Amino acid sequence: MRSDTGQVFKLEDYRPCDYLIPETDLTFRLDPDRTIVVAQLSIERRDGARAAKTPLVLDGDGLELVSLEIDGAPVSGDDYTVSPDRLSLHAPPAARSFTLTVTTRLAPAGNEALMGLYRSNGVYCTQCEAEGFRRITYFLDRPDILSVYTVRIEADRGSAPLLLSNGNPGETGPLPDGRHFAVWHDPFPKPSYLFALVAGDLAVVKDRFVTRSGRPVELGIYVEHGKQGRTAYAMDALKRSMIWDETVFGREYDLDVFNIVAVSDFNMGAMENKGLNIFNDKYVLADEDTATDADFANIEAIIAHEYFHNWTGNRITCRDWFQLCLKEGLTVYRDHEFSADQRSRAVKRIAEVRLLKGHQFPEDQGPLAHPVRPRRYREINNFYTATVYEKGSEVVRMIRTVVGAETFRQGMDLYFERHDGEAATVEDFVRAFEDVSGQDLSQFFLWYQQAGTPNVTAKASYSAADKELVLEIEQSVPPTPGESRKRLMHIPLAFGLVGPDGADMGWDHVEGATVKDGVIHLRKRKHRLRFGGIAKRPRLSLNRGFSAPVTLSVEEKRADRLFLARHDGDLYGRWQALNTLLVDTLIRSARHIRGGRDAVLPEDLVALCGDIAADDALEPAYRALALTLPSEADIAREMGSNIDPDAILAARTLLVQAIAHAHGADFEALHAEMSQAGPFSPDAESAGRRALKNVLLDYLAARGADAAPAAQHYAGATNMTDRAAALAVLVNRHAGSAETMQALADFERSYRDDPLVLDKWFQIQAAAPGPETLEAVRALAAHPAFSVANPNRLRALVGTFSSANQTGFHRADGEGYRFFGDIILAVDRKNPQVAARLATALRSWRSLEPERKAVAREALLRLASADGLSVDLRDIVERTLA
Ligand code: 0A1
Ligand code: ZN
Repeated sequence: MRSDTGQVFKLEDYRPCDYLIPETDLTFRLDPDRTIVVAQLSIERRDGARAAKTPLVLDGDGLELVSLEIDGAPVSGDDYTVSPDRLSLHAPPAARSFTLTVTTRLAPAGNEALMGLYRSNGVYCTQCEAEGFRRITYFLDRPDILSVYTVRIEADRGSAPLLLSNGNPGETGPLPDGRHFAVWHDPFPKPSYLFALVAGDLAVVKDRFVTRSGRPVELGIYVEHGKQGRTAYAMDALKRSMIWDETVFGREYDLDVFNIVAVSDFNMGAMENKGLNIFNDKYVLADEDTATDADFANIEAIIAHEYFHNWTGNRITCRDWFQLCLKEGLTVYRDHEFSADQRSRAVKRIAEVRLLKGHQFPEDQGPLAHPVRPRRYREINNFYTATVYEKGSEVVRMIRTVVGAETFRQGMDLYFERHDGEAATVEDFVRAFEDVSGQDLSQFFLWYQQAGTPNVTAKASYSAADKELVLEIEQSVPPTPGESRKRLMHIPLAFGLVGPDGADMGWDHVEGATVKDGVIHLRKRKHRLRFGGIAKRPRLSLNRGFSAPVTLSVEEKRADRLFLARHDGDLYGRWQALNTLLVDTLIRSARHIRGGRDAVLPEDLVALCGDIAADDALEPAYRALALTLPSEADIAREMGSNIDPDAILAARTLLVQAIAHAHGADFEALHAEMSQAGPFSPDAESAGRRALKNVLLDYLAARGADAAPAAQHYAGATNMTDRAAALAVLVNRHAGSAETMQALADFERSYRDDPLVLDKWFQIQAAAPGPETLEAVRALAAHPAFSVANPNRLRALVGTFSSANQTGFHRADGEGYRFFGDIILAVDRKNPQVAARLATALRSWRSLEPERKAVAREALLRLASADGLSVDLRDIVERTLA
């Protein structure tokens, strides 16, 4: 593990390197415990005398140096110093270029951090982003060092018949002692974080794609033997992604092959290594019997995301890690648009906003808040965050809103044209849009620089006499750690003035702010807009499509909100109105309950939910989303302080029951209607019907103690979506019943040899609300199929418990945190990156009610005072406590 030097990296300290490595030739002699890596690096001194006497300092991480040569001759011990973390050549040759040959020895089988070269189920694989390459060889391991790689892999033919790396395949052949080799060459200069190697015994499913200019590409998906039948959806998603990027962004693929490898031990979702994407197998493998509709949707999105990186990330990469959003925010934006085009745009947008509010808003509103482009970090692995990814994507979406769709495409074209083959910055990206639009985006640029979710308040008043609507809007950005004073933002708010028939109304003239193409551009603290020529009082539908990631509060009558929730012609706006009504109600209700009073169960809202369920004009997926009440975490976030998860759970359960009792008969009929289905298809329409059916099943089960109907659904399920949904209903609504115990046992028996499916079993049980779940989770942590070494298992059980089980994790006695702390410390010794990510579940501890707040703080202090914490975990724990 890397030693903690306490070093803080700062954006303003960026300097180009004095040396370049135009070519990198790697030879791997693979062995589980003694792999030899020979790295032959062509080193070039950058122009200028300043560099002439500069030492060459290469990064390492836990490396063992075997030998070092310059231009074929050994380097004298006096001329360099080496440690596991660094190799310094004091006085490199005077020549402008020379060849440095570095030989290192690695033990991939013992690499539990899953960074660098490691083994997953007997397969050699790599993960180099962000700084994993330095665990393979000493290198200038930074994204602005672009190099052309040639890789020769040697391995035992029996256990590793397959040898893959980036780029196009070259020579292959036999070697003595049952070994063999393969050479790969990637003609595109790339940073070291995109290097990849895979060697092992895997099955492959092949296909072909011809780009629009006629270039044939061989596609391969590599999986464990026997899993080939689960790759069809991923392959189809890949081909759809390739066509989409050509059509929508004009981007073609550029190598002869595109390979995807699925591995079962992976820290994140997937990795965009040039020509050789490596995936967490959870995001490749799917069929109706083993994957849910949510899995299918995730696979589609992640396959697309990694593929899209080929242009946004690989062809144009980042100058330094502060620019991470340049590739991530932009690529998330691209995968969101792809999914919206493949599915229902309104439904996709609502799901995105739920996710953004669920993950990014708490980050932005807590101790870990940071700008989309951070200015400093101790550990870059801790900045693969919802802010960089999801808010980063929202910022790109806003650029499109601000400059317009056509100009946005022109700006993207210009960005690709200008920076192809370069390591670029966020400034380069935004400049492309300034240049094509002629707009000054300097105020807009604050979205990259300022942390925190802006608050926007609005109030509309109508004068019938003047036929005028006055709209007062105000913005403020709350302070965040290290940024107490904020500047005013440019906030683009899409809106509509909704008339009595639900249709949008027009106006004759408007003053007080720039209003263009249905968007109000806030730039000042306060705007007073006057819309003239409006015949009747409209209702205000503001921030449509969530055009800006802000917290909005509109001062309006409840009746207007109810009207919008029924009639807003914009489906997003309609959902937003409903969501606001639900959240407000649930917050009030939770406060009542905590204060010993009755729950709040408004009849008009209960009626509205029934009407939405019954509205055939709405697609089932939309109705399912609308009927899924805000989660306990959503309610907690909106409450902001003095949170009591037990009261929140009670408020939510009572509202579910009230809706279920009021509409039981209709819900039963609709459930039956939605259950009529032909053969399984993962398409969005069919998935929407299943989603509605399963939401309704949950309502129906909430009505009483009879577990038989849910058990029947479990037994009769013909696909994993329905089976997992029925199991969750049993666990959540009929805890401890014989039917539930039986279904759990059946699921375990059926899938005990299928870890990805068994993860659902862990997950469902870990999410079961209530303080007693902790005991179940403790027992599950001792289950033979559970392992803290595997990130998917860990996330399924401990990740779910800590992030999706408010009442269990935040137990008032602090036992949830104690269990969690023990696990985190055990994981940290193996895999710091995953331990640190898991620990972020404690970030909102200050919002809890006083008793829980005190025990949460104790848990954090205990972590902070533990011996031998990794840099990763220490960084998270200390910032969370600060
Ligand atoms: N660039 C990848 C995310 C990723 C980042 C770090 C990793 O290290 C373990 C792995 C993957 C993406 O955006 O998909
Ligand atoms: Zn990415």
